[in-house]
Amino acid sequence: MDLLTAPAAWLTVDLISDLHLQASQTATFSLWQDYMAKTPAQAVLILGDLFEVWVGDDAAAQDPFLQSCAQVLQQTAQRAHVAFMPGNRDFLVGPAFLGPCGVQALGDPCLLELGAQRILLSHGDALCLDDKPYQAFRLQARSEAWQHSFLAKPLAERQAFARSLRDLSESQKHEGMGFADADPDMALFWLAQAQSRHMVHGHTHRPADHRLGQAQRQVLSDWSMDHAPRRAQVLRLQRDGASQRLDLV
Ligand SMILES: [Mn+2]
Repeated sequence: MDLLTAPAAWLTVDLISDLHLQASQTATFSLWQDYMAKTPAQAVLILGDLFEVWVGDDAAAQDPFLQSCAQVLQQTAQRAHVAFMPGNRDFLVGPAFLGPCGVQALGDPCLLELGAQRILLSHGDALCLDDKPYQAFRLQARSEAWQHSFLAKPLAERQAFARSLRDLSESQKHEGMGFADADPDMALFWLAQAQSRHMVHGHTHRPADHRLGQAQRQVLSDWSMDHAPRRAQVLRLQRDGASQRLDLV
């Protein structure tokens, strides 16, 4: 499990996830750009699905919208620590993109030590065990062999594959299957392994604070400013243990 120990200078740490940035959703991008320029946090940790889709760092290099996103990351990273954990949409974001932006890559899960707090961070998709077809795909798609062969395919083929994945998840939504939720036993197992009583994840787009035995599980909001209901939240943690959900809408 990755360990991220906050230096003493980190008094405020922001957690965001599930912005699903894409060129057609200009209002979401603008709000994110503005937030990144103004946040007083010493660290911004992005817990996955920053991007709606990612078919390779080489494709991003030729995409004007993704280059604008890179510029936002790069500018923020000059004055704050910025870290990125992959989600189920953007798990192919790699060092060729993050490196020049000055963004740290985080594994999933990752334990954040912030003062006396031990906070377990995850995107959350690995906890949604009820979605068995997805878990089978995830196991395959996170292997080096799969990624190597996928990234070697022509761009058009990669884009077609990404579209088919998205159409599948949309059709599941329409069939009422929705998103599976985080499995409580698995969440407790992860917490025990990390000796933590506080988990934060995104992915389900169902922001809430849950009790989980002696522990708490906080779910981040997704961001959507281009369609109703509009939503965009930051979970702002303080070194002294205080925390706040900041609503940017
Ligand atoms: Mn997700």
